[in-house]
Amino acid sequence: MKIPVFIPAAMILFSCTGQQYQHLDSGANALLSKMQKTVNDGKIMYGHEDALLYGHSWCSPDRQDYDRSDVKDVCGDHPAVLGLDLGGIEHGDSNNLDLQSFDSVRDAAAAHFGRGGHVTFSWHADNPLTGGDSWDVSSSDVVGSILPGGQKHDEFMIWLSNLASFFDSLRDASGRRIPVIFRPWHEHTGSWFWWGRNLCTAEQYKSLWIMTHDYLAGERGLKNLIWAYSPNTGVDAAGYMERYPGDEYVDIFGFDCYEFHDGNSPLEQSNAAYTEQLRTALTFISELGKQHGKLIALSETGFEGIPYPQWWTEVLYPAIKDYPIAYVLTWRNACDRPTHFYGPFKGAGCEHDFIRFHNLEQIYFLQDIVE
Ligand code: BMA
Repeated sequence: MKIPVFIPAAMILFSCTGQQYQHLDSGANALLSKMQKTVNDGKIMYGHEDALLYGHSWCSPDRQDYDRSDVKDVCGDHPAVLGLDLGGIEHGDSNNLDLQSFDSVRDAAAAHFGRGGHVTFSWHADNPLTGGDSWDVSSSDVVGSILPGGQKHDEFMIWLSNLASFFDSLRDASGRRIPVIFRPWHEHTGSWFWWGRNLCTAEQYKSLWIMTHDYLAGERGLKNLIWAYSPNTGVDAAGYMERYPGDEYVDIFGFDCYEFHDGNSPLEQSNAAYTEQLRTALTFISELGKQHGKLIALSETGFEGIPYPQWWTEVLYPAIKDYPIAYVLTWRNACDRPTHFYGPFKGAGCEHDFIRFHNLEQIYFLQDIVE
């Protein structure tokens, strides 16, 4: 198919007039404006999940300053965007689902923000009806059960309350709430999470989003949250918007898209399929972002184990460079699963290519966004 080629001047899709949104506090408005400026300048920020908490070969953070990341080990700078996950916060647990203490999650967020970085949170919440995890799709009654009138509604509101208290506890050195991107109920166009497409109706999904939003932003007054909506691959523009809760509930149009390889075919084949998927989707998401006046982001991506050493500059970069995305975030580098990594690390096959990726003028790391 024909892919439109954007030139940087055409990337000025968002007004950079310092527009203030009333549902956001001054910190969140400043974060949104900063991201808009990045886009208007034709730049794309790089993000990495859990970057400051652990890496491929180290399982605990430096509790003093959170100044280590695999990314920094490789290229001398941290990612501009730090991804973190809140799975487990609903129970008031001490650790998240990936065994990171919520104290360290909070501290890492504050450290990154303190250095001028941006922070985004996902939430792999457990299944409130069955007691299973996010991936427990054994029942399609879950979303219905937590909406008002459902048997689990009251219990779920306690989960949201625990989540809200965590967000409220994110404070900078002067006690102000730290602005963050919150990306709940992600990849809902697939059916691997209990809030997925085959597990609830579009109306139920929208109600879940709006209930979450109204409680956090309304009742709890958490105006430090910028809301990111993130369907995954396999949708066209209509599918992308099918469960969209509405412009007043969403600030960023995200997209989650991974490269997969069957182990047999040439890697070039999966590279090409991933590129095609990304470019097709980013073409319509760019258009939707423009129509709705929203930033767009590649909210999760990667190729597990990065078997193609030049993946960063030969696959990812060419696939995204023509689109006005605020950031691209690759998933975590697990320390306890040797092949479960999506970012670089010292000694990785892709290390040198990642340095080339870091050196690209269009890709922003932490030092590039520090004022
Ligand atoms: C998945 C994997 C899991 C992890 C989950 C939440 O993609 O990385 O190991 O528990 O994300 O971070």
